[in-house]
Amino acid sequence: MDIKTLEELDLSTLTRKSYGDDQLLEQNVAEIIARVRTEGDSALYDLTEKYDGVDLHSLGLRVREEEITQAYSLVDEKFIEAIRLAKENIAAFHEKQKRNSWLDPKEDGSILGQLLLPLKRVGVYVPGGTAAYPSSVLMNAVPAVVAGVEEIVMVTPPSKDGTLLPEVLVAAAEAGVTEIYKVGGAQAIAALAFGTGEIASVDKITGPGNIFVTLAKKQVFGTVDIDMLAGPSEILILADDSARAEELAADLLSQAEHDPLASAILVSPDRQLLEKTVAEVERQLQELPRQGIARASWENYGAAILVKDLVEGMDLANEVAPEHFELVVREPYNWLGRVKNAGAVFLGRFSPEPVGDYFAGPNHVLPTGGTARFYSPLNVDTFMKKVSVISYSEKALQRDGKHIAHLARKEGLEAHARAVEVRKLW
Ligand code: HSO
Ligand code: ZN
Repeated sequence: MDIKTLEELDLSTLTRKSYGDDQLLEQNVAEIIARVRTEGDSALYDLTEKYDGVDLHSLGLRVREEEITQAYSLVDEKFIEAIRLAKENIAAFHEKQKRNSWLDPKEDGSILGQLLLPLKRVGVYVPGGTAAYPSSVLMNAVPAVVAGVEEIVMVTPPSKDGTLLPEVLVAAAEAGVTEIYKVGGAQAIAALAFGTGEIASVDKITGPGNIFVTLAKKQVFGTVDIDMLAGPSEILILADDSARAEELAADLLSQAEHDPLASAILVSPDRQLLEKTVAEVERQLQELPRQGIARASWENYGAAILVKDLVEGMDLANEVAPEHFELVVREPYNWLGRVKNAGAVFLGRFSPEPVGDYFAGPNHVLPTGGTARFYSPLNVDTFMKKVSVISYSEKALQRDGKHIAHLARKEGLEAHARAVEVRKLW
């Protein structure tokens, strides 16, 4: 890996990788959604057989209570302890985000306000295979529980023998998921959006998935709400000469091992640190079980960038708008005020990304691919909506009625004007 300066760099290769300009895939996904809409459960069974290689007709799609009890007997004690502690931290952090409804009484006797209400029923997508993360189950479901959502439906593709990972089931039970279905891909998103015989439709779908899932979420948006369109994930580390190459390399690789399309970018004004870290990445790669994935990510989307100073590094970070932004510099707090675009900021050498991925409490479902310019992490508001409250007093309507009638007539809406005039207050 060569060290590059800003001049030598094509920024567009580092940022704005987005899923979904593939017409053919869009078409495939549209066909799957249409099938689920018209055929319902039978399409879910067929597609699960086709894509996941398992016929669930006799088992059914819904996970039964006994399967959850059995999952508890299959996971180790330490896992349960860790998941419970993580859940507590995630719940405590998200409790702080919760906002209350408010009513604002005016002098004239009117009251204006806003109700904050939980969504009734939400769907959480959990990917299968090597990306079936119990931590993501917590990160999606716990904020929904804190928001007050009554029904939290989890969908996830089954393995070939029709089972789900016991850790995923335990995490779901611990988090407060109320229903679990063994179905994944675009078909799961369609089922959540439109409902089938077995799966009732939801109000909102959250959680990351592969490209089929992401495109399906995009296509059902409007019928239901969605959290965001997640793409491959990334880390950008801004480090000064106080940082240690060994730690930086480990942090870069912790992101790279997620996905061959993930990106890990190191930015520093210290050429020696960059060189040492690049060498260290190479050394640590040899020892990683997921070396293949991490190497592909590092070689195709990794970068070691030499900047003039930390200010230039900070500008670059804001331009990239990374999902994860580690500030491994002497005085990280001095730089926090300059952060404009990032999913989550990790300050100092004792806050490596996995602290946030698993445990500290902030959400790990974060905006990717530069979308931190306008998206926020998954949070309690993701699962709530607002209702405006208007209660005018007689005095207030008497005072404002004529202005309302005037505006209505300007818009050519006579009935609107009469609806205030009929009260005969002026
Ligand atoms: N870094 C991932 C989240 C995750 N890491 C789950 C481990 N498990 C995307 O933010
Ligand atoms: Zn991670």
